[in-house]
Amino acid sequence: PFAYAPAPESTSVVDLRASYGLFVDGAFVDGRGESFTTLNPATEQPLAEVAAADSADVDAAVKAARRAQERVWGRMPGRERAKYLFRIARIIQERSRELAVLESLDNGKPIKESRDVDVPMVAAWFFYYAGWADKLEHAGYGTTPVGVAGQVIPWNFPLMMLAWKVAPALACGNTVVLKPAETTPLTALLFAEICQQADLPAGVVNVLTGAGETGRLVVAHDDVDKVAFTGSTEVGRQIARAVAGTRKRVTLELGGKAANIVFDDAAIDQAVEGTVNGIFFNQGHVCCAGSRLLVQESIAEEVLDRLRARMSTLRVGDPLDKNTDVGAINSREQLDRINELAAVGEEEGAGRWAPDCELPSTGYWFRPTIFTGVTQAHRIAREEVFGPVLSVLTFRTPAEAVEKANNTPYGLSAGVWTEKGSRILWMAERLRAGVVWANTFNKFDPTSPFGGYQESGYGREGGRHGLAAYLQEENR
Ligand code: TXE
Repeated sequence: PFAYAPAPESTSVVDLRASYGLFVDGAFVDGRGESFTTLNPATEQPLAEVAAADSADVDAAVKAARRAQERVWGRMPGRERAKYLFRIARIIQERSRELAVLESLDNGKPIKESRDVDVPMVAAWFFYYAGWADKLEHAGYGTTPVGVAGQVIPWNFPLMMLAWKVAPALACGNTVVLKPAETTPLTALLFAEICQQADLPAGVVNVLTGAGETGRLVVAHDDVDKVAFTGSTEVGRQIARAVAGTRKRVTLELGGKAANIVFDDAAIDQAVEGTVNGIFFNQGHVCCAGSRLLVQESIAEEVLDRLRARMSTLRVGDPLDKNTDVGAINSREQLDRINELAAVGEEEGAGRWAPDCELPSTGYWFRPTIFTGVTQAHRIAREEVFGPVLSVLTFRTPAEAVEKANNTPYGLSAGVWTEKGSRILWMAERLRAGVVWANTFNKFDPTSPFGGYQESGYGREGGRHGLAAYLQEENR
């Protein structure tokens, strides 16, 4: 199925440097921690050497952010802040190819996605929150910024997670110390360059690269007012413990194990397409991925046949090839985690199936995979795999679908496929998930709040609700 001529996106649009510093107080500086190498996960070749921030660097960044917040950014009229955010959004559009190629190189995601989904969404987020900057009094959360935000983000959507956090924080008059993930630091540094190009005042955005320890230091710094985190539930717990008993506010966006529920009256081809997108988009490195397919028993065989046929057409390989559907797994560690849980799935007796596609000989790869005959007791039905692995369960009645969908400690998202509008509403009222999609999946929009129930975290990002975390909430 892979007899197509590869047409790789040229990497010449990216001015990749041998080494990168930290971005503190408007300038790139050396880090005092031990630098590290970021790899291209599709080739295992080094991309660049990146600085790591130690506690003195974190302190310098937080001080710069505090100064900028008190003297410049927090005092600036909203309409002036909006001009900077609009300018950043336009530069993101102008430099979109560069951003997309760099994102695919560092993360391993298909260029088709970074080009058509991630980067346009990043620009959209800045445009959207730019529009709020001078209208905050209409949001219902007051107009006073919180102060300095320490933001720690993961590697699955490096730029998108940056935009989700940075854009609302700046719109409200806060300043930011951002810690990107250690396997995907490069686009955050390119974003820092864009902030310079936009003449954003020094200290408003600071980018500190480094491992988890740098993130821990940002979260622990006394002069950080607000912590925003997206990542694993385990680290989310550590962060909640670290800020407990301090004045810091915190929002957490953690893992998920979403149910994608297909009823027998659904438009089957669309449901299958949505299922494929729901779990194989971004190699399944998606917190809201539809990783549990709940299909009504009467149509289960038909759905599975069509799903296998559709999966056989997925192209796995070079992220920079414009035809690629499924790219590289982001890191060796993540690949190990996926392999381990998939092996558990087999040991527990579920049926494993993947299309017979060739994988490149170097790099980190995993075939799009489904497990059938999965029960709720199986670990692959309960634990987040965070890879291209779908667990298939069946149900008979809507009530049983709700019971199974909610049988999880998480609660980030869910999907419902049915032609009955009343059933969509009935299900949406009962599903314990922050987002319920109807006849679509993995659909994001800056106007819509996103966030979890239960162990998927708390707080909302996106929409008017996304402003609440960054305002003092008087006059509510
Ligand atoms: O996440 P970590 P990892 C899930 C997914 C995945 C698993 C592990 O199931 O398999 O987590 O991924 C920083 N204080 N998700 O290990 O460690 C770290 O440097 C402060 C779901 O990569 O949580 C990085 O910048 N920060 C998820 C960020 O936290 C710390 C996205 C996330 O890394 C820290 C990613 C500490 N003590 C993984 N330790 C989602 N919700 O989308 C690490 N970090």
